[in-house]
Amino acid sequence: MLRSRQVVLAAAAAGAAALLIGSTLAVLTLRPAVVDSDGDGIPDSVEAATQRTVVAATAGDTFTIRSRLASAPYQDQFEVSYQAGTFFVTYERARGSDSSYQLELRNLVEWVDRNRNNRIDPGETIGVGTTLGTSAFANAPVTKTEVDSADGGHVTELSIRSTTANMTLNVTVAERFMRLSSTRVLTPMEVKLDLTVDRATLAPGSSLGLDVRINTTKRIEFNNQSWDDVNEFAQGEAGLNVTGGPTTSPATVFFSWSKSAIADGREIPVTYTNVSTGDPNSYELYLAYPISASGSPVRLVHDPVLGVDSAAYEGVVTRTPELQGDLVVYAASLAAAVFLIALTLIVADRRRKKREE
Ligand SMILES: [Ca+2]
Ligand SMILES: [Ca+2]
Ligand SMILES: [Ca+2]
Repeated sequence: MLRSRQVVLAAAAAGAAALLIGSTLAVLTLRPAVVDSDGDGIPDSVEAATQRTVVAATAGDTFTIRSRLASAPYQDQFEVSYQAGTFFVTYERARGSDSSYQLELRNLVEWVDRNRNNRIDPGETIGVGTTLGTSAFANAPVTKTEVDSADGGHVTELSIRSTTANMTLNVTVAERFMRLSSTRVLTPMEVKLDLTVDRATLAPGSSLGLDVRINTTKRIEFNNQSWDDVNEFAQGEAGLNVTGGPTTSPATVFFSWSKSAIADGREIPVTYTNVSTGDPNSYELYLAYPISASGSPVRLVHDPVLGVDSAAYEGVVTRTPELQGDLVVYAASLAAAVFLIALTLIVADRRRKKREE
C-alpha cells in the first residue's frame, strides 16, 4: 500500500519537474529571435525605436547639431552647438524640465606630478601653457561631411583645425547606434569628440593636461563611471552629469571621457581633477595625460563625449513588451504545473482511500 503511494508521488514529482523544465524551455524558445541586421550589438527593435533625426549646420567657426527622436510616443530633442572653442549642450524634456552646460576648451597645460598621484593638483602646472578658446579657434572653419552608415542612419562628421596650438577636433554624431570598436558603441544620444594634439612640445619630464571650463546653473556631479559605461556602451569612462528639473522628471546632460588616451601610439591613463573657481556656476576641470615627456614633440589623441541621458531611450528599453509576454507564458505554465501536482495527489489519495475501504 505505502509503496504504491510513493510510486504515485514520485511520478507526480517527475511530472511536475518535466513541466517546469518544459515551461522554462517554452519561455526561452517563445522569446522572439533578436535581430541585429548591422551586427553592432544593438537589436533592430531598439535601433528603430530610438532612431533620431539629426540636422547639422555650419557657419564659419560655428556649428549647430539638432537631434530629435524620429518617432512618437516620446518627444525628445537635444542640441549641441559650438563656437570658436566652446561647446553648448542643451536638453529639454517634453514636460518642461531642462538642463544645459557650456564647455570651453581653455588651455593646454604643462605639469609635473610632484606628489606622484597621477593627477593635476593645485600648484603642479608649470610655464604658461597654450591658450585655446577663441585664441586658437576663432576663425578656424568647421567643415562638414555626411555619410550613410550600414544601418541606413546618417552620420555627420564635423572637423575643426585650430589656427594655433596644433589641435584638431573631430565631431561625430549618428542617427542610429554605431559600433566604433569592440568596447565602444556610439549611441544616437551623444556627440563624440576626437581631440588630437599634434606635436605638443613639453619640457623634459613634464606632462600634458587639458584645462576645461564648465559653466552651468544646474546641479553638477562628477563620477568615476560615465553614463555610457554604466549602460555598457563603453568601458573605462569617467564623466560629469549636469541635472536640472525636479527629481521626479529630471533632465540630465553629460560630458564624459575615456580613462585612457593614446600618446605617441602608446596607451596612457587619463585622470581628472575638479578645481573650484570661486564662482558657484563655474567649474574647472583638468584632464591629465601623464606622459613624462622626453623633450621631443608629443602627439596625443583623446575622445570625450557630449550627450544626454535621454528619457525617450529609458522609455524604450524599460517597455520591453517581449519580456512581459514571456512572463505571462511562464506564470501560466507554473500555475498549470502546480494544478497538475495537486490533481495527481488528490486522485492518488482518493484511490488509496477507496482501496482502504
Ligand atoms: Ca544593430
Ligand atoms: Ca599630482
Ligand atoms: Ca546600428
